[in-house]
Amino acid sequence: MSYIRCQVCGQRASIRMRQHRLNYCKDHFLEWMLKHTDSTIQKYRMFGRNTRVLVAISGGKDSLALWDILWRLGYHADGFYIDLGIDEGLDYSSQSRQFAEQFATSRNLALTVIDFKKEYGESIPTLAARTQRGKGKPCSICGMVKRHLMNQAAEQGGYSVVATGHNLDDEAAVLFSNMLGWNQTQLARQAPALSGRDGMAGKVKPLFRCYERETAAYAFLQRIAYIETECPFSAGSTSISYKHLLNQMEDRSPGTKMRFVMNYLKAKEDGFFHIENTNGQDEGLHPCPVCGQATSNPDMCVFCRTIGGTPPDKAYR
Ligand code: Q46
Ligand code: ZN
Ligand code: ZN
Repeated sequence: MSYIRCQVCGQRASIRMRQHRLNYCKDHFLEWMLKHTDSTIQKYRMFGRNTRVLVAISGGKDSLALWDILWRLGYHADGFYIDLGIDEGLDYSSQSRQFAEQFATSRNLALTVIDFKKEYGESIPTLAARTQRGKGKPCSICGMVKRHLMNQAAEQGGYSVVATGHNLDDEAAVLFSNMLGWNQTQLARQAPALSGRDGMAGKVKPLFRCYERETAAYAFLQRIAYIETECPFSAGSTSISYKHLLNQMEDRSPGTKMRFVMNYLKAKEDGFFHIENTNGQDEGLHPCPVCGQATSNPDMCVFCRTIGGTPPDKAYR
């Protein structure tokens, strides 16, 4: 019987990556993922061997795969997990927290956990329901809170870079959404690496050139235990429907998602879009008088305003 062979050792391939024209057995695929990620880190000058990197951990496959890869490559990468208190029905937060903690313990890695409800007195869904008067999903508040706490953790812990597990499918879906709406500000900001500035850590996405099926295969073959259920609030999101559409195009023409993202970055670099490349640097920023994080709001930042302008002692000592 004929089967597809690993192009390095000739054994039966465990994964076929049509978009890269590569077929690998388990060992050579795992090796390739390390090399591929390291080359992304170098090519986009994300961080160096001595940089202290804070990895945003959700308990899902991408962030844990990223942390595992950085650990195996010998980078100084610590984890940061936010327990959002999303537990109605599915115990999403408590389960994902367990996976994050188990992973850190199994590799003897440092993980900082912020329990949002304990620190701020209410869960993310409750905060969103109160401030949005019960309307809509909590995702925009959730995203804002995660960004704020991540920045704060990076600053307080002396990390110059925050790494997230965004993969190519995530990047393609965001780009698709921004292009559909010609959202110039967001298009200008979308980049695999944004440099930091005073009081704000740099942001990097070392897995942005890996397809989601590759990070899933990596987590599976490396036997990483992760939460498989999605956050209950992600159901029916537009980004999921964009991912389905992009997957249909990818099936017909392997490499579509990769070309979409990479050619966008190239076109942006060449000035094709006439988008001012702010590299995430916004004008008119000043420190929030309550928490000290950079904000363009005339008074306090959105986070401090949302939680009531009364920061807990612990977080702002
Ligand atoms: S965790 Fe938060 Fe996501 Fe859940 S509430 Fe929405 S934003 S879907 S990545
Ligand atoms: Zn092989
Ligand atoms: Zn603030």
